[in-house]
Amino acid sequence: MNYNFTDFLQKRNEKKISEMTNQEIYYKLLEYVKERADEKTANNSKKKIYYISAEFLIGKLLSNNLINLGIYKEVREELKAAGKNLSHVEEVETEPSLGNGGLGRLASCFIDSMSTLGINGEGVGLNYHCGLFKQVFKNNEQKAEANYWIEDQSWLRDTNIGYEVKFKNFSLHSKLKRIDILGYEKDTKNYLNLFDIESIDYNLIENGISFDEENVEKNLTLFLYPDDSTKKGELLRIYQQYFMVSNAARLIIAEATEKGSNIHDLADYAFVQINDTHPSMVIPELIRIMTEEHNISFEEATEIVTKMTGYTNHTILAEALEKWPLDYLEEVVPNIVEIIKKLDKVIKAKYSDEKVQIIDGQNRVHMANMDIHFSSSVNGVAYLHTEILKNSELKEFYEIYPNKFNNKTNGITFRRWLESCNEDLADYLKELIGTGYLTDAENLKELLKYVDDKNVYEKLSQIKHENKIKLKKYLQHTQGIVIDENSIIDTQIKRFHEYKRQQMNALYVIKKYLDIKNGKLPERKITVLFGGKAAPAYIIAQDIIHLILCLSEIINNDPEVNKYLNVYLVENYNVGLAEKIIPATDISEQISLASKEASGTGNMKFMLNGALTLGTMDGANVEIHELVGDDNIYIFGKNSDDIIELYETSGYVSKDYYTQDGIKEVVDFITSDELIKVGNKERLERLQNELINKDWFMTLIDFEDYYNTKERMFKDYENKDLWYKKVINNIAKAGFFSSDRTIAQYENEIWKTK
Ligand code: GL2
Repeated sequence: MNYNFTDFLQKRNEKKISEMTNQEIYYKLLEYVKERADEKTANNSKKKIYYISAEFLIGKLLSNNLINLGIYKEVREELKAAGKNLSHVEEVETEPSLGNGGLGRLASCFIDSMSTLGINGEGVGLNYHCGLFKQVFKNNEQKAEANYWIEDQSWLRDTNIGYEVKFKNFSLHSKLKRIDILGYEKDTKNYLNLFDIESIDYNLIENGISFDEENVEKNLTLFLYPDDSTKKGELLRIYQQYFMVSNAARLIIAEATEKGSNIHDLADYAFVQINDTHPSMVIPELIRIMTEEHNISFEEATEIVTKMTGYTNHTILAEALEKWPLDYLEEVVPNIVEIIKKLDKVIKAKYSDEKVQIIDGQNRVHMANMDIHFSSSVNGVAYLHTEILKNSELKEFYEIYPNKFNNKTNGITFRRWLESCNEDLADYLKELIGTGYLTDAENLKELLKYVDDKNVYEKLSQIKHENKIKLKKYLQHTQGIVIDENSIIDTQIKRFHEYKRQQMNALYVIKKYLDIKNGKLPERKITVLFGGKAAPAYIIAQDIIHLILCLSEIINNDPEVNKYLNVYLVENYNVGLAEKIIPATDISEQISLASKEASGTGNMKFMLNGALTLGTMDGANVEIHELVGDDNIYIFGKNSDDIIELYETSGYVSKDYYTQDGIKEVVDFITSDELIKVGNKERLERLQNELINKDWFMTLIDFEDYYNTKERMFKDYENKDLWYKKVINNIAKAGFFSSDRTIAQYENEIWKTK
């Protein structure tokens, strides 16, 4: 039934739009969208996909839901006619922070694409009440505060589904909350299933994000990923993970049984995609339930579970692969330990190689190893990443199971990352090439017709300029930051981690500052934007944030310099900020140390929104490079083979680079009087010392090449025809990175629900 928002309000005798506050409008729109979603039927097929993930970084949902319902413009016009502005209404929505970064955002893009492609596939995760912390800056340092996002009225729907989850010392009753996941202009929908405990106790939060970590019964879903640098933190994570997968297993079995499964044939009814190792315990948990409650032998249960699971690896950083001490698992979930030991025995009987064992000599459980042995598919998230897994990181496994390994290069949903965040560009593309790209992103290639069209260059540059003005207004209003819309905007937004090398960008800023002080002036003002959070227990990452905040204080306040250079680190970077920053950006910084970034997905969002990539041959940058060609991307630095070899031979000595001309003065500046005056000496000295004497992620090895390549970019930017020709090439080739393509590959090559 097609009734608009005004009809909806009239039917319920509500106030007129013009008489409502933005807040009232938001809550009414929420009800309206939910009612429209009720008209949709659930996707249906015998086999269903369960995408289990500890993170779903969903972002705000109002505008995306309106777009997917096909009523965004209609609603905006209704509001406009009543003197209201939809973008102001959107500001009312709180943003959930149920994820850290790329991995959680990917999961959200995937559930959008599953729904859009009409696949019967749902997300399963946890309903963290405070999610990830909210970042605030004080004294040029990051502080963490609790981010309460759940309001009385929200996108969450209550259900009467819940299960008993047994831990060693107590049981918890769960309750399932659901969020509708609407496909783009589809009559069907899916759900995001978020499990929660029955009552959470907010009083356990002490200040910021510290809380009583022992009172698990009352705080299990309070925060996402509590600090796991301590034993208590690690235990709490094990509680969370088991709670998530035990509920998922119950849900899977209940839904399959309802459709007629006798459990022996469960693999015909369900497939579980294990998103990184956080949900790995679903394997032993399913085996446990089958053997204990359904009278299925251990051998048969293992075979069924292997058939119905697939594991996605999202990282090559060894320290990020989870290895739980067996005695921690014993303390929380002894029943699972029995199954894990049995699985380990099966492997030990077959293979002597220490590297493929599930339980190692120090009694730690290698979650990824269990996944690889006992699932039917193992995939990396970009071409290079999968190659590195096969040829080095997981080589021993690849030799045993060559057919299990496959690549699924990540993607992003164009509904959020183009239609919703960059409406002007999206509308212009429609004018040029029609609407086909919305359902088949490869149609963006039609843009290549305009690759030499100066009118198109002009229009694209106008749209970029408008987006800069919009970002300026937004940052001014929300953070008191005033950017210059006539400057070139150079952006690095992502989690803070040494391998992502924000510190290299900060060194660039220092060099530019010193250049300017020495009279070497840039042709155009440069705005360097950073955004991102650092894990509270990750000291060096906090130090890098500190350095950038100190640099922005001195640079933005120096009248000699601030005409040419501005540096900002936006506070509390999140999905909403990304949606505003990306369309306004000219230069996309993707500068991780080659071989370390599994894929990256920000790189894809920037490309689609007409920014050019400054990047290393890492993650999906390699595929962007392949697609657009040398002329349309700025690649620098050592390649992954070189880096892997340097690690193997311990061949990198940072001091050798530090002493080189042009690098020493830049690194020395970190502890200069100017910086110490506005900063914390201990932090700055620690960071400098790290760079000179350790530099595990080889910042200095690529610095010179990075600096020179960036200079070349600034020069090219001044030639508008040259620059926008590259921009068109990038947008035209971005179709490959639609998450619809990625999900179609998961479906056709792994899941096979249809
Ligand atoms: C990550 C990778 O670091 C990142 O390169 C990748 O794009 C995403 C999604 O596959 O996964 N792995 C990870 O643990 N996080 C990521 O963002 N947090």
